[in-house]
Amino acid sequence: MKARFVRFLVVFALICAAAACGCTGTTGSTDPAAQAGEDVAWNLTVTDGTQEKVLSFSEIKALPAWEGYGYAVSTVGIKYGPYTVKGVSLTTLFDLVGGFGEGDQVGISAPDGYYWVFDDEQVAGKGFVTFDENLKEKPSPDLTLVLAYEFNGTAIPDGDGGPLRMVVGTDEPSTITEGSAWVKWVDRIEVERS
Ligand SMILES: Nc1nc2c(c(=O)[nH]1)N[C@H]1C(S)=C(S)[C@@H](COP(=O)(O)O)O[C@H]1N2
Ligand SMILES: [Mo]
Repeated sequence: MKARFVRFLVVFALICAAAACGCTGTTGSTDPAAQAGEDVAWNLTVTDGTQEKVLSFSEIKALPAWEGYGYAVSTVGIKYGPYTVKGVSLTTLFDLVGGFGEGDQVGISAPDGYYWVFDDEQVAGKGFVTFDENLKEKPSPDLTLVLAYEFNGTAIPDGDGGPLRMVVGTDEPSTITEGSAWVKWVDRIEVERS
């Protein structure tokens, strides 16, 4: 009787261990993204009002990637970066809903209610205010609007606006852009047709 109870306890302990193992995500999944720990639960809606695409985090990572730099300044003058940035350019996302035309605008929004609009000039990489490292305004190089999922080679933490954050991207690390355009926690991108 006693031996059977001990055996029961051992089996019970093994079941618990197996369950705990499952909780850490090391068993069961055949999705390569999930096995690599990239199965972030986040959906992005891209729409132009008529067509709508909902993309999972791993679907976004499977799109052609943009890589470059991002360096921002907040309204109170705190600098963030420069970061190496990896993500998807807005232009790539627009292609999923019929492109982006002259006079169109795009609204980027997040679950906290933050909403930022870029016009067609900005989508083309022009018309931004940019600064040098001393926060002196300087002429803008061509910029790229990027929906970023990595800063400095790692996933963007929630506190930094991850998993998806807008970045005004540059090809070199020394151009600073305004942080207000760097929408955190992006979950919706809406093209407003002219
Ligand atoms: N979703 C969301 N994104 C946002 C904001 C916000 O309030 N909500 N604030 C913006 C502003 S005004 C600035 S200056 C930067 C601040 O970035 P930080 O929170 O990483 O300091 O985020 C921008 N992105
Ligand atoms: Mo800001």
